[in-house]
Order: sequence, then structure tokens, then C-alpha cells
Amino acid sequence: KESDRILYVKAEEFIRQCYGELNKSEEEAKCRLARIEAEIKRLGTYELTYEELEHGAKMAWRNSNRCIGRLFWDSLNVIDARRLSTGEEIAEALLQHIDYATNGGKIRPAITIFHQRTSDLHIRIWNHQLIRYAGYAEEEGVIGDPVSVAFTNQCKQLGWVGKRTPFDLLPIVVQVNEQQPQVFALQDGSILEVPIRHPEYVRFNELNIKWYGVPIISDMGLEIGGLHFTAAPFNGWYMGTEIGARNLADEDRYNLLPAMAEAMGLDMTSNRSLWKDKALVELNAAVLQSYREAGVSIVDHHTAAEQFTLFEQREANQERAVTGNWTWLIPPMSPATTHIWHKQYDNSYITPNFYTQDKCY
Ligand code: HEM
Ligand code: NRG
Repeated sequence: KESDRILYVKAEEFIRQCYGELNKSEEEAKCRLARIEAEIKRLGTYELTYEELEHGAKMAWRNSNRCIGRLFWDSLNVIDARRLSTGEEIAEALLQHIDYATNGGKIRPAITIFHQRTSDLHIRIWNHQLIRYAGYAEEEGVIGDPVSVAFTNQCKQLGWVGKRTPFDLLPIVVQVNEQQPQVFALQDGSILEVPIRHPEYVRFNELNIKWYGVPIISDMGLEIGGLHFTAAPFNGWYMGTEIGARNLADEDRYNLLPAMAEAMGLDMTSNRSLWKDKALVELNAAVLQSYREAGVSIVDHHTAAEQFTLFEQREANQERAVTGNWTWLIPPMSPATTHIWHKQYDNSYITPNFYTQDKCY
């Protein structure tokens, strides 16, 4: 069949590259490809060995054009959850992922990979991230994180009830095939969170701002060797600017620059006082300080950019081209202080890789 042939071609490209990188013999690759060809002929699909899955996921991180954190691609912890198929089992594995990755604050980059999409199994996690705050649209404005309003409404429709604080942890929503999506609440106190405090501008601290420790993207697809893993949540640690220059600063997120400027006693009547810029710096300093003090892994954007340089050098040594998306790689503050600003990147999509999936709701 035509679709079988297309799948085999993708499998072959992956196996050859993967086995090459793992220093396996030509013989071994040939032998494996013969088995894959037979399996595709018989079933219209095939399964990866654990070793292939592990290295394929690492390659997918290495190929993530938007990611500045790729230096550490080879130390990704790959958890094989392909045997699980009920909502309850999957939710249990997601809670285990959160604990494993959190590791008391010394964050471990990890990915939990559920079964690939087949003609009779399709697993999706509805959350964008396993840990995120709810958002409630009220007449006076949004309580919580405005980016979560649509998903929060879905959770409410599925029977979940939030407390309506600015930092309610959203539940995990898992869907298997066309079944009703299942909702699993996160336990208060089971999730590592960091109070954001400024050591000098202490009036900011009265706002009781916090953020969660571990970003775990859970709605992207993972493609390896022509197979599609539609549920494969992954995490590293935060780069400070993600929180301090976007989540807490954007006007359509927590919009905290005016509050920080207020705490600093800045003149907010003139743009030319650069009050937003000054507040942005102190908000980001507060984020980095607070994570450090709480013992939670985080990287500042200057160090992350230096690590990315090292990644580029190592890839060049291996004679692999680095692809990248400049618009995502530059950090959202002081971008021209990093080498990334001054370079060009080829944004070609090579596989294995992650990709954006259609929203489930
Ligand atoms: C995107 C940093 C680990 C895959 C990003 C972004 C940053 C970042 C700053 C841009 C996010 C944004 O602007 O919203 C880091 C750091 C890590 C890390 C500091 C620490 C280890 C990982 C891991 C994976 C990964 C473990 C996968 C295995 C990705 C992907 C994107 C991304 C696919 C694009 C997300 C999207 O399209 O929304 N990363 N990352 N990263 N990263 Fe990483
Ligand atoms: N900007 C998003 C998270 C995106 C992914 N960032 C990472 N990924 N650091 C936010 O919540 O701010 N990672 O796997 O570590």
C-alpha cells in the first residue's frame, strides 16, 4: 500500500540516522529495517524499541527550532508509558511525571511518551501545560491567568469547580479516542510553587505573586520515524524571562509592570522615564532571586544564550547543521545583548521533532 511505503521510507531515514549516532553497525540497521518492513506489511504500523524511542525523543528536542535550552538534549530522561491506555492509568503517569521532574526543586528534564496514534487508539492531553493557573473572565476583568480562560471554561463544563483565586491550579484533562474527556484535579500542596519576592522593593511582595516551578508542555505532538505520539508531555526548567518578561509582565497576562513601578516609586506619567523598562528588570531580578532562594532550577537569559552557543559549537563538531527559529530564540528582554540577535538561523523542520496539534476544544 502507498501509505505503508511512505511510513517505511520515514522509518528507514530515522533508523539509519539513529543507529549511526548510536554507533550501531550497518548490519544491525539492515536487520532491524527488514523486521520493520515486515511489521508494516502485516499491521500497517510498527513499534519502536525503547532505545529507538529514547534516542528519537532526544533528537526531537535537539531539532526544536524554538528552544534555546538544547545544549542538554542528550540528558533527557525518557519515560516509556506506551503500555497505558485508560484515562486513570494515564493520569497516574502524569502525576508521576510531575514528581519525577520536580525532584524537590532540582528539576530533571523528562518526557513521558504514551502510545502512538493508531487506527484504534488516540490519546490527547487537553492541557497546554500539566501545571497552569486558571483564568476567570468577570465583568471587572480576568481573575487569574487570562491565557487560560477558554480551557478553564472547558474544565467547568466538564464539572470542575475552581476556587477563583488568581492562582488556582487547573485540573488535568485526558481524552482517549472519542470517549468523554476525564478530569483529574491536582492536590493543593502537591505542586512546587515559588513565591516571587523582591529583596528591596518590598511593597511588591504584598501582592503575593507566585509561579509554579516546572513548565511541562503537554499538547504538542512528537514525530519519530513517521510515527505520531500525540501525548508526550515534556519539561525542562524555566528561563527567567518566560515568567518575568512575559507571564507576569504582558498586559494580557498578569500585567504586573505598573505594580512593580509603583513599588519602585517610578514616574509613570512619561514613557521617557523608561518606567516599564526599569520595572521589567526588577521583576525579572525578583523571579531569578526567588527561584534561587527556593532551590528551584532556573536559568537567566544570558547564561541560556551562552549555553546555546556551546550547543551550536558541539553540533558543528558533529557536522550536524543547527536549525532554529530566530523570532523564538531571542529572549524577550535585552535580546541584542545575546549572540543570537546578531546571527541568522535556518528554520527548516527536520524530524524527529515536536509539532503543534489542533486544540481539542
Ligand atoms: C521552547 C527553554 C527544555 C522543547 C522553549 C522556549 C524556551 C525554552 C525559553 C521558548 C518558550 C516561549 O517563548 O514560550 C528551555 C530550557 C530548558 C528547555 C531553559 C531546560 C532544560 C526543553 C525540553 C524540550 C524542549 C526538555 C523537549 C524535550 C521545546 C519546544 C519548544 C521550546 C518544542 C517550542 C514550544 C512551542 O512551540 O510552544 N524552550 N527549554 N525544551 N522548547 Fe525548550
Ligand atoms: N513559555 C512557557 C513555557 C514554554 C516552554 N519553556 C520551557 N520548556 N522552558 C511558559 O510557561 O512561560 N521546557 O521544557 O523547559
